[in-house]
Amino acid sequence: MQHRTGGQIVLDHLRANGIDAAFCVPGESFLAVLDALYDGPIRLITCRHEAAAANMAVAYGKLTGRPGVCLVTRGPGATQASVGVHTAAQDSAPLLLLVGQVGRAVRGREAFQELDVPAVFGPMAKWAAEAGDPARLPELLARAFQVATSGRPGPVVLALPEDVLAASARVGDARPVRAVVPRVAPADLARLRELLGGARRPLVLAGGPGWTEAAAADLRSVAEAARLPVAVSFRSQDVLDNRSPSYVGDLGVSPNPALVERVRAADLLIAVGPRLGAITTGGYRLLEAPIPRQRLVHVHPGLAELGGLYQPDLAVQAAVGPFLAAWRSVPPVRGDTWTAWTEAARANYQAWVRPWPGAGGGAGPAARPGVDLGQALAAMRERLPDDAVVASGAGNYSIWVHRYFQFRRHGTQLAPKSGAMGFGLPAALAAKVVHPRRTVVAVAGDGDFLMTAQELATAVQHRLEVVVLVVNNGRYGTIRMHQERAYPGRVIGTELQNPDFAALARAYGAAGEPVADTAAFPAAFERALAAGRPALLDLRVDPGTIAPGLELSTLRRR
Ligand SMILES: Cc1ncc(C[n+]2csc(CCOP(=O)(O)OP(=O)(O)O)c2C)c(N)n1
Ligand SMILES: [Mg+2]
Repeated sequence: MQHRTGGQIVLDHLRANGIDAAFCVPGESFLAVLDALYDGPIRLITCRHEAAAANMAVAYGKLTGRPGVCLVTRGPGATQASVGVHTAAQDSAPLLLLVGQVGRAVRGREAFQELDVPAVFGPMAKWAAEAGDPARLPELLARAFQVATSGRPGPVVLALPEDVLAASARVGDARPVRAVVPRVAPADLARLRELLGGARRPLVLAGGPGWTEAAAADLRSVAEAARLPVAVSFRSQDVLDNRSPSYVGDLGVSPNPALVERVRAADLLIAVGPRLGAITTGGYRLLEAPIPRQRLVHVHPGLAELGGLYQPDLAVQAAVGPFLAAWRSVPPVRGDTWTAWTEAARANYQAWVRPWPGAGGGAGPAARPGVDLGQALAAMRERLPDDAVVASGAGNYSIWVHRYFQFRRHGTQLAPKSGAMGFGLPAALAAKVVHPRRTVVAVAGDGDFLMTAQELATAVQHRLEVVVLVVNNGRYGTIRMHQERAYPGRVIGTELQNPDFAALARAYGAAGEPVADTAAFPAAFERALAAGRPALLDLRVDPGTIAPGLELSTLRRR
């Protein structure tokens, strides 16, 4: 057994667990880890802000199922990265935030940039701890991976004192970690079939963590064989091909009212994987607590999610993968009873996603100035291959993305379930790291984009050729909408004076151009795809259209 530095032990552990990329802003507190990375083979993406680095790691975790690794320095770095920890928690994404810490000899003196990492991150992360001994790093890191990936995945934060990383130890590695994946019992499947046998208006609600290509294929097979309608939870639209006759839409922000009615009218809800959280349940109003009117089957890998608010008729602590594989292996329940119900739900969905002229500016009878976002996204969906990744952050613009871009393959939607702004561009860059040959598009609001615009430098430096669509309405539109509802006409804090986004992109070395109207979008999008470098399109949209089909003027008059 050789002597290795703490930094080397950390690197060897990451490598043994299949980590092939990490995201950082460097700090003098973890030079020994950086030095270990010098010899490869992990690809290190150096970023311009820790929030972006952490968001990239969240996206890496969501795409791969392995913890996204983010390296930051003590107080200033860790606090800037904290948004990624919160997003990973709400998104059930495996994340490992490694924080360089002050040396053990000065810990507790409020030394330069010292931060009590376990105290600060304890309530936000799934687990937060601090290393005290280089010889125990294998134990600590193995536990970190185990916690981040097992049951309901989530973020782990580890503080690594600089002297622990620089010191050497003679210690063996832990084994590569295998996540504990809870499975379904045969009796639960029998009960599920029994409940389905007695149902007339069943509805599957799919989402949450742990999806793979295989799980998505199993869902499709199970749903189509039994002609079950499948709705998806907030920002889990890629777990079932949206072209499937079973796909009936998402329960996100501004959901299809016809779908909401169907949830109310359903007599059996089968929630496969999602939390029954605030957005998915329309602020906890869509389902009655603690006993919903519908019979409820709730499948979730986290024990704490089951029966915590809604009491299910059948609670199954299982990950979606093994649950769906087991469901697929039993004979399908015949769907004759609810065929018409499923077809009607599908028709509701198809009507809902058809963009109409004037839904957001553009040509047509109700012509509005600027780019019609619905039409542009529909054009983008026709143009892109099925495996293209679309990333977004938070803002009303994302409602158009959810509604008018149809997701076809698992792992193609990257959007924070926490509703955090500043996620889209970093997530897109991580997607390009994980899938270098795929097309990756980030859609961002003008407010949203400027929270992480500096990462265009990261994109150019690391040759991550993503396309960024900035939806430019000159305002924090979402908040303006709420403001006009609550305090009509009293506009404060929501107007934005923007830079020239296309020129900004060019200053970073990316391509950039403004798009003034819907007709100009397809050709501009082609040029962005073919730019051979990161490219940005500044989509000028009508600020008066505050949400699909909702005019600000109408809102005020109400
Ligand atoms: C990090 C963060 N800060 C603040 C908010 C509150 N917030 C939600 S949407 C929004 C405005 C988004 O503006 P923009 O990106 O321009 O999108 P738009 O609503 O105009 O389409 C704000 C400030 C948030 N969700 N996340
Ligand atoms: Mg805006």
